[in-house]
Amino acid sequence: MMKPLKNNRFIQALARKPVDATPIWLMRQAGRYLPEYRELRASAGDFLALCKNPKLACEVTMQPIRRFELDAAILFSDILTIPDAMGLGLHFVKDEGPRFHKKIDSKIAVDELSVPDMRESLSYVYEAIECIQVELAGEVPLIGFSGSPWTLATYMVEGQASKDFRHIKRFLYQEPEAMHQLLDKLAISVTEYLYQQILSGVHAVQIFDTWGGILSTPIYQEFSLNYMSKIIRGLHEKLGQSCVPIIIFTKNGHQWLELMLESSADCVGVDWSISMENVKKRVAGRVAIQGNLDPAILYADNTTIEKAVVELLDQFGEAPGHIFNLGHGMLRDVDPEKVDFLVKTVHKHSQS
Ligand code: 1CP
Repeated sequence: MMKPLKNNRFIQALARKPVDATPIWLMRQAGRYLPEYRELRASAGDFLALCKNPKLACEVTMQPIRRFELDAAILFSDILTIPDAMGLGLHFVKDEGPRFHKKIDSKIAVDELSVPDMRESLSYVYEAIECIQVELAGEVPLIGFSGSPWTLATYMVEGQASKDFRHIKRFLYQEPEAMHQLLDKLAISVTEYLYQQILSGVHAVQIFDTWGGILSTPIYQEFSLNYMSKIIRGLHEKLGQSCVPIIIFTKNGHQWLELMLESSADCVGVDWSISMENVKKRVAGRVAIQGNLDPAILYADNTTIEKAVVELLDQFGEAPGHIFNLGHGMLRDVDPEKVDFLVKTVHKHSQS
């Protein structure tokens, strides 16, 4: 049984119910822009050591919550823990990002890929969730997350971050059946992973589809959205009424807003390449909306930040169902003072 939350704005807004002020959390609210994060990461050795140690992951999750008046915490982990659990050998190369020892570059590799027992192989994540719940003591809700099958597949096929995604696109167009087989395995894994996170106590989940926006419309539908919908259906089937709200976020995906609404997600995240006014009109109150400030605005002075916040809040208007966020992750060299100002400004200008 979940304890009642002291600050319930985020959950209320997800249900499109009235709130006393617009809730705000920030993608990558924990991380390198915080000196206490850099210190802890240095003492732990590296980023993966932080993720895999439940106590440290818990501590990193709490860092932004202690500093700022955020309305939700997000589990500190990474989307790439799933391919790691599948045996691909995740490691991080300094200043270059994630790498895998093994790539999924053929139908045979897909055939050989096993769907691990998500409960066992990612138990460190659920332990972190339990630890975070104790630390949070019901102050604010906790968000769990996963990558979308498509976004996970990009890293597994490319073997690392990519700019042109040529390997995965070649694979998709040359071996569409094998691509579907890979995405199916990932959808099964993600469903089970999010299910376990929910059982461990997260109050909402977000599916990060960072790379869905590189696709054409029919390919996005068939290879990305389709699998996010499958995950949502799976969670609804497994959990029924006790399923938590589900947020989907396709970076650069606003052209498909209407299609996303068919996924049964409770909330759609948008980046800053579309105006909130346009999103609001098209969504027309059917789901909650999360977003969509350009993360780079945190490099500006406070007057500029305040003006952008007021503009965004005005564009959304009085109706319920807005969760304030950046349109993508926090940049690594933002001044934490600016984040404090942003959070306070959102609350100040949205208080009812
Ligand atoms: O300390 C470090 O140097 C590691 C930097 C870092 C951090 C802080 C990585 C490596 N991951 C994270 C944390 C993280 N990643 C969170 C924590 C929760 C939060 O505070 O929001 C989350 C939700 C993620 C999810 C994630 N990882 C995504 C989806 C969201 C997004 O930002 O698009 C993706 C694509 C990743 C892969 C990844 N992990 C790390 C890096 C540098 C990358 C991106 C690689 C690339 O450029 O493609």
